[in-house]
Amino acid sequence: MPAMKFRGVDFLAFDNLISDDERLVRDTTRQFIEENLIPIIEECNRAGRFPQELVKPMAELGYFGASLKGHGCAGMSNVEYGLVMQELERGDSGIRSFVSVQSALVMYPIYAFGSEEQKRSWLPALQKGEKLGCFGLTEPDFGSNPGGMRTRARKVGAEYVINGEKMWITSGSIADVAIIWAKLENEQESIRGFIVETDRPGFEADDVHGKWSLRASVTSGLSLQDVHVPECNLLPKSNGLKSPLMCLNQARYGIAWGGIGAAMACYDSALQYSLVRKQFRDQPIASHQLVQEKLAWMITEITKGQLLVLQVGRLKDADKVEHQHISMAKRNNVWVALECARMARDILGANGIADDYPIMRHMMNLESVKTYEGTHDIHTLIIGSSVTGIDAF
Ligand code: TGC
Ligand code: FAD
Repeated sequence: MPAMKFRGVDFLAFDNLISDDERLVRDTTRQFIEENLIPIIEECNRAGRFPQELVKPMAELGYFGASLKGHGCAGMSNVEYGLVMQELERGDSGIRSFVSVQSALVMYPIYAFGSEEQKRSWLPALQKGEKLGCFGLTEPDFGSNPGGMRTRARKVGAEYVINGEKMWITSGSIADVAIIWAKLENEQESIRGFIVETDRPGFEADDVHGKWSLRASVTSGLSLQDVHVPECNLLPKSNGLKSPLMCLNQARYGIAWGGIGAAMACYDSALQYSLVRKQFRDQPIASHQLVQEKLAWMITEITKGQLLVLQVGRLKDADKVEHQHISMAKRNNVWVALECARMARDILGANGIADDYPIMRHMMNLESVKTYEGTHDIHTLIIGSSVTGIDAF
C-alpha cells in the first residue's frame, strides 16, 4: 500500500483565522516541501545526509531570517514565519531545525545584539544561504543548565581568546560561522556572545555519528582551543544568560509550529491508511471504535495545538508575548506530536515501522525535539515558576 499525498489538516476552520497572505506563505511552503523534500527525505534519513541542495532554494523563498526586517530579510509576520516552520517540519524536523538555527539562533543574535557593522557584514550573506551558521550554548556537562558553562573568553590586547567545548550543535561542521556563548574571564564572569569564523585556528567540529533521530540534520561537537577573535567579534549588546535565552525564545516559537506540522503528517497518514486497510469482515480498520478513538484524540489535540500556537504568534506580532507563553506552546505541541506519531504508528501496524511511510521517522525526530531547546520537563518548570513565582529548577 503506497504512502498517500498529504492533504492538510483543518478540523475547526483554522484557515478562517489566518489572512490570505498567511495562507499563501503556508501553501507555497507546502508545495516546496512536497516537490523538493518529500521525494528525497527517506533516502537522506537512511544515509544520514543533510539535503544541502535545498539551502539555495530555501534562501530564495526568504526562509532564512524570515521575520527579521531589512538586510535582505523577508520581513514576514511571526504567524507567517510560524506557518513556514509548520510546513518544513511536516516534511522533516531536520530541515526545520536547520532553518531554525540559521534564522533564530544565528541571524537573530546578530540582529538583536550585533553592531551595525556586524549586521552589514553577516546578515545578507546568511539570508542568501551563502554563509551557514551554528549556535554553541550547550556543553558536554551543561545542557538544561547553560548558566554553568565552562567556556571562557579572555581579553588579550585587542583580541579575545576563547577556550571550551560545545556539544550537540546543529549544523556545527557545515557552518562558516558559530555564535559561541562564553563567560568573560573577569570578576563578573558575565556570559557574552561571540561571532567565531569556523576557519580560525583552534576551532574544530566533529560530527556525532550513530544518531537514531534527526538523521537528515548535521549534529556536531565543537572544540575551541585558544581561538583568537578580534574584539569587534564580540556581540556588543549581549549581556548575561538572558541574551542566549532570548534567542531560544525565537527558536522555541518556531518549534511549537513545527510540532503541529509533524503531528499533521502522522495523523493524515494514519487516517488515509485506516480507510483503506481492511481487517475482520472485510471492513476498513477505520470502522473499529478503538481506531476512531485514536484518530479523535489526534485531531482534537492537533486542533488545540493550532489554536495555542496561533494565539502565541498573534501575541508575538503584537509584541506582547512572554517567554512562558512560548514554553507552553513548545512543550504542548511537541508532546502532542510525539503522541500522535506513536498512535499513528500503531494504526499502521507493521507498516508503521517501515520508511515507506513518514511516521517512524517523525517519531524518532521528535524524541530530539522533545529534548532540545529546553526539555519537556524544563518547560514544565518554566510554566510552574511563572504561575507560582517559585523556581523549581
Ligand atoms: P534564570 O536566572 O532563570 O534566568 C537568567 C535571566 O534570564 C531571564 N530569562 C529569560 N529571558 C528571556 N527569555 C527567556 N526564555 C528567559 N528565561 C529566563 C531571567 O529573567 C533572568 O533575567 P535577569 O534579568 O534576572 O538576569 O536562569 P537559570 O540559570 O536559573 O536557568 C533557567 C532555565 C532553566 C529556564 C534556562 O537556563 C533554560 O531555559 N534551560 C534550557 C536550556 C536550553 O533550552 N538550551 C537550548 C540550547 S540550543 C538548542 O537546543 C538548539 S536546537 C536547535 C534546532 O536544531 O532546532
Ligand atoms: P540534561 O540537562 O542532562 O537533562 C537530562 C534529563 O534531566 C532531562 O530529562 C531533563 O528534563 C532532566 N532535568 C535536568 N535538570 C532538571 C531539573 N532541574 N529538574 C527536573 N529535571 C531535570 N544545543 C545548542 O546549544 N545548540 C544546538 O544547535 C543544539 N542542537 C541540538 C540538536 C540535537 C539533535 C540535540 C539532541 C540537542 C541539541 N542541543 C543543542 C542540545 C540541547 O539543547 C540539550 O540536549 C538540552 O538542552 C538538554 O540538555 P542535556 O541533553 O544535557 O540533558
